[in-house]
Amino acid sequence: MLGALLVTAPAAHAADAPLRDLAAAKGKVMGTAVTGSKLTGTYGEIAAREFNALTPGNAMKWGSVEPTRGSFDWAEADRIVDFAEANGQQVRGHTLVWHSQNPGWLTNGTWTSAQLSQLMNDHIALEVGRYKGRLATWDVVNEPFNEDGTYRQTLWYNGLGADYIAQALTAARAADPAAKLYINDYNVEGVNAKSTALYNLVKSLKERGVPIDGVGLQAHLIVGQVPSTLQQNIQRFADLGVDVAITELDIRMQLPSDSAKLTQQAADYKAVVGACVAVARCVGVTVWGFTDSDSWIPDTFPGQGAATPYDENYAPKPAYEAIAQALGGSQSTEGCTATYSVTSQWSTGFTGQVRIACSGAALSSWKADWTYGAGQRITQAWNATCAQTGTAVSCSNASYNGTVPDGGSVTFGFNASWSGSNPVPVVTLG
Ligand code: 9MR
Repeated sequence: MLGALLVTAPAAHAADAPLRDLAAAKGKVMGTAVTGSKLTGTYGEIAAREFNALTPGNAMKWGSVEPTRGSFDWAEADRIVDFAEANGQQVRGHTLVWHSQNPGWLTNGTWTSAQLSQLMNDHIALEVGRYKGRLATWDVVNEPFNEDGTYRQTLWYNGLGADYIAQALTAARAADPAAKLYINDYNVEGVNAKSTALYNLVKSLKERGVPIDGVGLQAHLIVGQVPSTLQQNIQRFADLGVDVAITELDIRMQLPSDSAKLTQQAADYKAVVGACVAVARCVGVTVWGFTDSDSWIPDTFPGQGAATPYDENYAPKPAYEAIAQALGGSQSTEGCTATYSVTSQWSTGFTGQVRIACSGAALSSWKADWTYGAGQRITQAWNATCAQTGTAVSCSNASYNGTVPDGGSVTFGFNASWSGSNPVPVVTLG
C-alpha cells in the first residue's frame, strides 16, 4: 500500500419517493394485498402512502361474502374499497371462481350442472355488480391448473367442464364491462408446463372472442429462485394481446432471516419488479401483504417467513429499497462507504482499488463515481465495469458482485496512467 491515500466517500442520502409515485411515473401499478380490519394506524398509513392499488387478501372470496346461503357480509370488502377510493387507489377484486375458501353450503351441496352454472353466474352477477364501476380489475378465475398443465379437478371443472372459465369471464364482463378480467395462477412465472397450459388457454379464449384482458402471475417465490425465464414468459403472454400483472408477490426464506438472505431477497424482488417494468404490457406488481406481520407464509410453511418488504414492526427491509430501485428510484447508500486507495505506483502508471463496505445497510447493485483532478486515465478494470469520459470515471458492479450485504464488502481494482501528480479523488456511491 502506497502512503495513506485513503478517502472515505460521504454517504449519499436519497430520500426516495413512495413506491406508488415511482410506479406511477413508469405507468405501473404497485399494489398490496390487505386485511380490511387492519387499515388504521401504521398499517393504514403505509398502505395508503406506498401503494396505488389494493387487493383484498380474503375479504371478497365467496366464503367471506356469503358464509350462509343468501346471507351476505360485505363489511370488510366495502371497507377496503372505501379506503382505496379515499386514497386514490385502484382495487383488484379477488377472487370469483376458485376451488378454495368457498362456503361450506356450496362445497358440501350436491348440484346438477345447471344448478352449478346458475350459482356461479348469480355469484358473479351479484359481487361484480355490487362494485360495478369501482374496481379496476377482477381475478375472475383463480388457479385452474395442475402443475403438469392439466385442469385442476374442482367443483367447477367437474360440474361444468373446462368451459366454466369462459362462462365465468362472460358473466363478469356482463356485470361490469369496464373491469379488466384476469385468470390468475401460481407457479406460472417461468416458462413451464403449467404456464404453457395457461398460455394455450388464453390464446384459445382470445381466438373464440371470450372476454379476457389479462393474466395474473401470483409469484409466491423462494429466495434465490426467481425463474430465469420470467421476463420471457411475461412477454409471451403480452404478445397474445393481454395484459400481465404480478398479483401476489412474496419471497420466502427459512427463518431466521439474516443479512445474506435479506440481500438475496432484495435482489430477487428487484429482478421480479424489473421484469415487469421491462415489458410494456406488464401493468404492475402487487405484493401479497406488505409486512411480515400480515403474511400467510408462516402459517402455511412452518419455519419459513420474512417474505414481504417490511418486517413485523413496519421497518422497510432491503427488499423495499430494491423495489424502489427497480421502479426507477435512486438507491439510498446511507450506511455504505467507498474507500479509494492506490495500492502500487510506478513512473507512468498505478494500480488502484475501491472497497465498498456496508454496515447497518446493504446494496443490491452499486456504482462508484469520481473525477480525476490531475489527468489520470483508467486503462483497465477488474471486478467492475469502468468508463471514463474526460475526467469523469464511472464504475458499476460486475454481474456477480452487485450485492454488498450488511457487514460485508466488495472490492474492485483498476490500472491507470498518471504524470505530474496523482491526488486521490472523492468517490461517490450510487
Ligand atoms: O392470504 C390468504 C390467506 O390469508 C388464506 O388463509 C389463504 C387460504 O388459501 O389464501 C391466501 O391467499 C391466497 C390467494 O387468495 C390465492 N393464491 C394463493 C394465496 C396464498 O395461499
